[in-house]
Amino acid sequence: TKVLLATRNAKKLIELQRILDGALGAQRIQLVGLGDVAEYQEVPESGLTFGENALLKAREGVKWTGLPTIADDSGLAVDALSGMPGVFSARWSGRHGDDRANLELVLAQIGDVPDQHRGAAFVCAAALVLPGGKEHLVEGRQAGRLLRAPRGEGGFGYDPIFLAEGQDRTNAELTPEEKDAISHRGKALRALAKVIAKTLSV
Ligand code: ITT
Ligand code: NA
Repeated sequence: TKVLLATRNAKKLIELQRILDGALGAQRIQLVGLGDVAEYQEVPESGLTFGENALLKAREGVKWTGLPTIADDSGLAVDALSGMPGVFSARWSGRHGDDRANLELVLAQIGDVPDQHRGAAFVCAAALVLPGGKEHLVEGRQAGRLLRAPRGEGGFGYDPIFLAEGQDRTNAELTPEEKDAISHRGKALRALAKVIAKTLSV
């Protein structure tokens, strides 16, 4: 079954296909990205929550392609920054997708506060919108705390400064499979896989 993933982020496409294959069985659904939909116009992520943004993107995908569409929106919520950068995680420094600049700014903003006040959580909302208009929304969280300096080369975004609860390696020091098993996106996508199995009968 062909399903659109409403993103131009190629890494996301690979990661989501891997997680869904693991949950549903290999290639039960084939994700196609927006790279294959030339006429698609990106919607501004104007929502105030991850869920709203995921739904906005998924609805737009259905509108342009008529395909069942998955979209996700995710980010890092830092306790000491009142939940920021949150839905602004990808563009916190003002430069969309500049992971290093975004991470450095968060480190500067949280400063030297002690470990017990360095709590943070990754959040991922994932939406499935069907051509008939039915909508499903799920959410996954990964709790942890922020280090004082980056560690590790894997992952992306804020992974090098994030130590998940119960881990002694940062998200950037985990293998992709280890990260999927405990990550916000892994949790959300495994919940969405159950919805997919029911609603698309794959
Ligand atoms: P699309 O909107 O095209 O799907 P995007 O890259 O803009 O792609 P998001 O809006 O979901 O994706 O932005 C999420 C940001 O949150 C991302 O740029 C990272 O800074 C951060 N983030 C999300 N998941 C993360 C993860 O697993 N590890 C580290 N940082 C993450
Ligand atoms: Na976003």
